[in-house]
Amino acid sequence: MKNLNTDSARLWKSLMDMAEIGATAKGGSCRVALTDEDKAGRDLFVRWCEEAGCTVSVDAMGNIFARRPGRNAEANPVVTGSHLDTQPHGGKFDGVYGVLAGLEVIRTLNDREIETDAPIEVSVWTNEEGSRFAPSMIASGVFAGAYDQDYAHALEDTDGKTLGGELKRIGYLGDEPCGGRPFKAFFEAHIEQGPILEDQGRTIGIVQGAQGLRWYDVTVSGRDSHAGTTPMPVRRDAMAGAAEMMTAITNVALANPPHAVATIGEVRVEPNSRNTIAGEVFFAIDLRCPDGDLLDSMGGKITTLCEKIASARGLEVEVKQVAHQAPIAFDDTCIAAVRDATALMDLPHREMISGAGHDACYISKVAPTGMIFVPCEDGLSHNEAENATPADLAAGCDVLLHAMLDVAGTANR
Ligand code: HGY
Ligand code: MN
Ligand code: MN
Repeated sequence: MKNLNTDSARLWKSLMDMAEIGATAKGGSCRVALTDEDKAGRDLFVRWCEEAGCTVSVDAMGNIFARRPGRNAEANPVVTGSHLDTQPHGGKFDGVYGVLAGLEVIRTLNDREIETDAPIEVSVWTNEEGSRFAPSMIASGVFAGAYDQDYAHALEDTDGKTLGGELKRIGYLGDEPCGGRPFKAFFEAHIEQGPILEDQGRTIGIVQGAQGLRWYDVTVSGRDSHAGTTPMPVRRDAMAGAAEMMTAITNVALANPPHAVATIGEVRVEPNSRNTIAGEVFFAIDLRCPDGDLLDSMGGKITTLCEKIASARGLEVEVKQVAHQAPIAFDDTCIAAVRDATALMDLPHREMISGAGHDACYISKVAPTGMIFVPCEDGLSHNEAENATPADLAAGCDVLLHAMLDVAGTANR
């Protein structure tokens, strides 16, 4: 029904209230996975869901499921959701928009006393960002059977704290098994995190799938020695080697335009002292491309380059792949539901591939899945200045509502 809309002001207020948790001085959000701030955000979300009459359950990976009953309690639920954890310099919308848009759908159904055939659920997926515990999207990955739960619980952050221990510490180590929970369909609403929709003046991205991703941990080992007394030719300088590798890695992506991207955003140096030649450098590689074969060949090339540079400099190097997601395609029925809902709301739109990874990528392996994008200012994300307009966010939420109702079925809308 065309005049069934969500409440834009209420959605915006929920986003701003959530943004107060972990608010940064530059206007962003810092609720890194399983920190006290993440816990506070989760607690607020759970309280809101309970106030909206949902029953809330938590699984062994800390994934949260808030359920609004449908007429047929036996039917598999139509689920939406995303993540509440953020990058250290995150924005107010990445992930949290998809979670609170789902809550707004439930609040709207309550206001209009609409009963769906299938139950509706809103989910929160643990550690989507992978900034504290690599790899990213680990909890939706365990849910989809891509990772073993014990492996995930044993992941350590740079302080040696484990993911399982931190789940327990914040009170979100649920007793429900992670996975084996059938969904009729899953929809994730998200800001695009890129410039395409804004550049083309479109409000809705009908997402066809997501590009492939490979993450590598690289450890370069040389020898600590004195910065002043060690002649250049005899140095085993892990930093000089790592710097040459980083340039070579960036050039591999530049050599494969227009879509290949390579990022080195995390580096650790030992002993990290300005007058000691670095004996060890750790850096992380994020490599992505919509073409799976090209992604694989670039991964192989990067490994070979690091080994060649290391041997030429008398260094050791270990290149360890820590994550691999092949490019994925979303479900045609879900894509059609998003397309029909966009047409019903008469919104300017385009079909597109996601450059970012999302929990929907793993969920697509165990349930029919679709995504809805809305524009963000200058395409900026993973930045404290991340911004989106209340109107665009509400439009995406309306599309989410109608796409979910399309699949969940209802007598009165
Ligand atoms: O890295 C990603 O693509 C996502 O934002 N975590
Ligand atoms: Mn996200
Ligand atoms: Mn993100």
